[in-house]
Amino acid sequence: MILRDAVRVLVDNWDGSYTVPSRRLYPHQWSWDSAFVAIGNARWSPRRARSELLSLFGAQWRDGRVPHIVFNPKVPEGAYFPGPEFWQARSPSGSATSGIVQPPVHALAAWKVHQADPDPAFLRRIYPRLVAQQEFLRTARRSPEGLISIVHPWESGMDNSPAWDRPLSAVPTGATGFVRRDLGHVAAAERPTDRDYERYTALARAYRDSGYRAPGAFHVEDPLFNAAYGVAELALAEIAAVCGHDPEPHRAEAAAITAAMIEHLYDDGLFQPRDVRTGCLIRSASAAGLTPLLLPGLPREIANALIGTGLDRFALKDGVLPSFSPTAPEFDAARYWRGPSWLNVTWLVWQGLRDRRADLAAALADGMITAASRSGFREYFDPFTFEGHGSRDFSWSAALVLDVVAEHGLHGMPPAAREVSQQLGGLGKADDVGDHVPA
Ligand code: 2M8
Repeated sequence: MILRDAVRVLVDNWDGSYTVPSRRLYPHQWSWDSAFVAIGNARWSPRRARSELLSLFGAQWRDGRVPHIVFNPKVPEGAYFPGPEFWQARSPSGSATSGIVQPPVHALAAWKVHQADPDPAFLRRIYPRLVAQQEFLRTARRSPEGLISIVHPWESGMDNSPAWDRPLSAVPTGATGFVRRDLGHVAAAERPTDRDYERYTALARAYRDSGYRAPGAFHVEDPLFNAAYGVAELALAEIAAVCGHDPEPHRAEAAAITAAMIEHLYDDGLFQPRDVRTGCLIRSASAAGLTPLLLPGLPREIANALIGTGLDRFALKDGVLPSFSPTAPEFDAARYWRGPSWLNVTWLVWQGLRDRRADLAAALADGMITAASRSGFREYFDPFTFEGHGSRDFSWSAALVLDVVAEHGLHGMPPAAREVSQQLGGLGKADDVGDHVPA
């Protein structure tokens, strides 16, 4: 059954204090993957969920940045490119890490973990780290318009989205001296191209050589990243209240980023990325543009316009959200972030729809469960046939299905959160022995 299978994936991918996204393709700890995994693990092993987040923040840098990869020293260098030798970075705690970041969905995850299993001591421990993560973004990445920028497509999490084609075209190709490891595990037609990798490598190298300080040829403001930043402030307000801190500055910051996004990124029914170098919007049709639905402060008419775009251009009511609009010429149903449905972005939009359009939220919940039931916990899915692509036994697909089933129920059955948590609680007891929880 689907819940047991999901837990099995998470158990198999558990490395003692955190979860690898996929055993072979991604054999280290990834930043936003761990946040999504924590949300799912909270449903059956809150202890693992807390460990997942604490272990990631254990590798936080002194400037507050949370690196997008924390490398497992036991995994050989050649297992993943680019590995520790490429990034040449270390956290104060001594872990080899990358030097870029990913969307800050961690405060939301921490709050959800606490809601599933209240633990004020955990919140008190993680709150200052989550605040430092936001402060890094404010200090190092905020534009005069009040938006947060990213310096590499990997920082968006939606690596080869067609939205990045134009800004990436400014980056020279021809970087050499690297061997792709991903193609040993997944068909080339389902991954970024060699050209993409040449540019990714050149950009990461230039950022590294600036001491991980200076934005290079790719410098954009992404709606998903900024929405995550705003939602993080709202989650921090909740966490602050539990920890006895003032929640108001967090609420004010969430309101400010929402206003800046509306002023500078909203365009005709969709939020768009903006190129910091030119000041121009990058008009495209990425599902990232729907994720500001997560922000409760979004005016109703903008939320309704986003929903209209979701229905017209993203087949919103048919199930799982494509990562890029099927109405756009760049859409590709199988190639990574250029069209397939990913459960994390679908989950974010589902969250944003639950209080606005319960019917559409239910359609997305059913779609996520159907995709995983038919094809297993694949990394991404054809949005129309639900055929699975990318790696198998992918952690956040399993984790988010656990969360969705706990909230929404299974196959049209009314929500059965209590039975689900009882069932999952049983699995948790059997499985929680001997884990290492970071000090
Ligand atoms: C993918 O990105 C990595 C680079 O960070 C890769 O392709 O090697 C993306 O899907 C990203 O969003 C995800 O966090 C990561 C691990 O699942 O894989």
